[in-house]
Amino acid sequence: MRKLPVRSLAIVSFSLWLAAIACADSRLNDRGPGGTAARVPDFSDLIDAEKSARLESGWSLNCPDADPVGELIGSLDNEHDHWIANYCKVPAPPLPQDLLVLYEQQGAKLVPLLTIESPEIGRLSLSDRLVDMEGNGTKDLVLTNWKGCNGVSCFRLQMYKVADHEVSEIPITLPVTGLGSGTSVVPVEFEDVDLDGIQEVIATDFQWELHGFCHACSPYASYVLAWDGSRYTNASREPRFRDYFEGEIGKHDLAGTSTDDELRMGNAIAVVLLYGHSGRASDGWTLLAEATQRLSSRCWIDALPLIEADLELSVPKDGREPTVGSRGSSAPWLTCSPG
Ligand SMILES: [Ca+2]
Repeated sequence: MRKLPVRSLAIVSFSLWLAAIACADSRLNDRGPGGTAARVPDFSDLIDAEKSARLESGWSLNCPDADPVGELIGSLDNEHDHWIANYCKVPAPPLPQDLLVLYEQQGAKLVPLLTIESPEIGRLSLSDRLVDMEGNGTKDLVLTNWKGCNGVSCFRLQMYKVADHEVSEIPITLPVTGLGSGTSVVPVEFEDVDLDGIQEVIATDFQWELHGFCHACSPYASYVLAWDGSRYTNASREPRFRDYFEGEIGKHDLAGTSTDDELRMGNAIAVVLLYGHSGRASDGWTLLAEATQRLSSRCWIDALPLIEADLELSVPKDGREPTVGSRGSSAPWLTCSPG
């Protein structure tokens, strides 16, 4: 994040202070039917009352082993105050039960607009997650939902917006991977990749997770999903994201320094996927041919035709984008992995 100079911070602080006074003043000046001043309760008082009521039924904001941020306060429509509470209780240790509630202050009331309970959600992470995803000037609730397991698919980014007292999930259309059942892409994080002020969603293609590889050696590859005005959709082939993919490709060692064929093969697959996702299938296949010449294990060499057949489902050699998913081979080369 760009740092503001001290002078700007002072101006911002002063402006916020003035806004707070104006806000408090307007609330005190609200008048009831009889013309007397009807003081709208402070948002913080409403929150405290709600916390106490929930606590009586066992729901606490201090969840064990959870993200330390159990609540967020802000406005998601630039009109009303919103409070997001991540409650939990521990009915059956060790796994606590989660409850997420998004409240809106409407006059003297705190109205729940969204309630999500376990098992629809796992452990949540709310840290620093009121973000203007659509670039329309209002913030959205972005949370990471961890399903309590260990793998890429266990973490999922979920995004909600508020308009006219209603919450809706910000829509995402996930790309088809080719290999995989069609559900093997998960949105995992957000980043303004091309620095135009609108966030992109980074999604991970995890179709090769345990597909012939040990868990830690499984190859993964990203997609960049961009906001098109109504939804997040695959934009990985757009030239503005080319540098991002170059950076991702650069993370994989194809120079041949590895002596481990499993690692070499995993890196090569990830790179082919990244080239394929960014619309450069032929470059990916060229690199695969070079990288696999360095394989020394008979098992991996024999498995190569199967690997290539599975990889071609995701990265067709003619550059097409896959439109349907397939389970691919049954991966008898799993035995190549010592793990
Ligand atoms: Ca952007």
